[in-house]
Amino acid sequence: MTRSLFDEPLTHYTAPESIAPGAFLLRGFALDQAEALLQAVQQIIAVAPLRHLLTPGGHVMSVAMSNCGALGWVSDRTGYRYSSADPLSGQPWPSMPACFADLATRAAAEAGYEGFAPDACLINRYEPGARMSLHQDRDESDPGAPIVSVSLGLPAVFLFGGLQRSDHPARWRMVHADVAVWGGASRLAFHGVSPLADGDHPRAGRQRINLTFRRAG
Ligand code: MD3
Ligand code: FE
Repeated sequence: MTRSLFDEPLTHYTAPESIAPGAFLLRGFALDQAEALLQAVQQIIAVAPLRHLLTPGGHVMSVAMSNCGALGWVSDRTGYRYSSADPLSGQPWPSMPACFADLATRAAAEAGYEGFAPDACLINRYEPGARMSLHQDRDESDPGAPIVSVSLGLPAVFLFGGLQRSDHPARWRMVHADVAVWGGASRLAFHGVSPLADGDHPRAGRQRINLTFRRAG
């Protein structure tokens, strides 16, 4: 049975739900790890602070970002790229905690992508009103590897379109501890996030944290 936009969060994970060819939702998959993930995020952003990046077009992104792992995604007036150093400090990004990599590898395997070994984790922090406009993730070198996304804190609406920007996107509500895996025919689909509605999450407060795990290098 399909869960509606108004359903309450799950209390336990059941099974992957296919949402498009190669794309799966794993509702509640991160429930047992959510607290450890949020604590690890705190430690990472104490070293590599969340910051609002500039797009190549000169707009300040409403989502604040940081990274952990060997590579981190960055943007500035010169373009988008993966970098082994945090441009704010010149130092390598904080290493990826074992609990992050384990979760991503297990989620990918659950969706049929065995052997996913992420080398980059982008941390996105949405405050009320923050959004991500429709885009493709095409800065990664291995298009055969999926992307694993973990939602924490306030709910958000994912926009999931097709291979053309003009394809009308489907809307999927993601809540705390939901995980999505995007690979195969969906890997280059246009996607985004609707402006975050205000709210107060019992653990995360007035924000949503999204972790996206990638094989970037
Ligand atoms: C669908 N982040 O960081 S994750 C991004 O919730 C990004 O912060 C959003 O898009 C967020 O690039 C969405 C979900 C996601 C990630 C990758 C995808 C959906 C995807 C790749 C292909 C299709
Ligand atoms: Fe994306």
